[in-house]
Amino acid sequence: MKIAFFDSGIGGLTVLHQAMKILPNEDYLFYADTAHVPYGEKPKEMVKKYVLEAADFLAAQDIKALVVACNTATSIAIEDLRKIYSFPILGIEPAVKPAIQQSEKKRKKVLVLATRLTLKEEKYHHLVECIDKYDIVDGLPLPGLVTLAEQYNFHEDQVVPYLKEQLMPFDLNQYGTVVLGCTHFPFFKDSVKKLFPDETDIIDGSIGTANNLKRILRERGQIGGGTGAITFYQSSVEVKDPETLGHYHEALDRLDALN
Ligand code: DGN
Repeated sequence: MKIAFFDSGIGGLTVLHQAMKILPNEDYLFYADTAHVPYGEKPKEMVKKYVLEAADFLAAQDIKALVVACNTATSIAIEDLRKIYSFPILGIEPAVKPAIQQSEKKRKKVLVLATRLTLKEEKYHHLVECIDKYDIVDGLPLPGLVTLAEQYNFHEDQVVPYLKEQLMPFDLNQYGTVVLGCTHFPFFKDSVKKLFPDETDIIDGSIGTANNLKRILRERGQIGGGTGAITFYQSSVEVKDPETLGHYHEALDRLDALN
């Protein structure tokens, strides 16, 4: 049985990459909903419909767990998914809690970079309201990074000017921690890091999700049995053309180099 990873596009690879490090003996199915990417700027009900359709397809593939490797889809649909399916369903959320703990110690603020939809959602506001006692969390949507990632464009000379423009209104020295709250963003960690002071931590939730996946599989006695193979799907069509497969593997290699 495979573990399915789902995202609107290639962002989910950043979570899959973390999982493969600690669960090498699994078979993986990676599903990118490329027919509907990006999710972050679309109406909530539309995104929910796309996520439910994809999950329906994945549920028919003999999977032992589903990882919703997309902050936007998690915030909109995870509760509905858990009501429908009996296999474990894991999501990913902006890592606001560890960010606040780190930044409070440094007497600095937190900047959450995510999609517009994630930052607008009740789930995110609830998360922040419960733990942000001193009102130190700011948020910024960066849809341009999703577009660049979907074009496999990680070139600093195009990424950095976009980031600089978006970050212009902010005093970057005030942030102790930057949260990459969209799974597409860790591909650009090096460029983000360059723009903030050296001591600013750049974190994301992928390690937490991977650790949870391992714990749940262990509890269920379902760890292992695979070879580390990945089958790729784009909106329910298996990817077989060498060029696209090459892009996915290059993106995974990029993450190897970044971590
Ligand atoms: N990768 C997704 C996330 O983590 O929110 C969203 C990207 C998108 O579709 N805009």
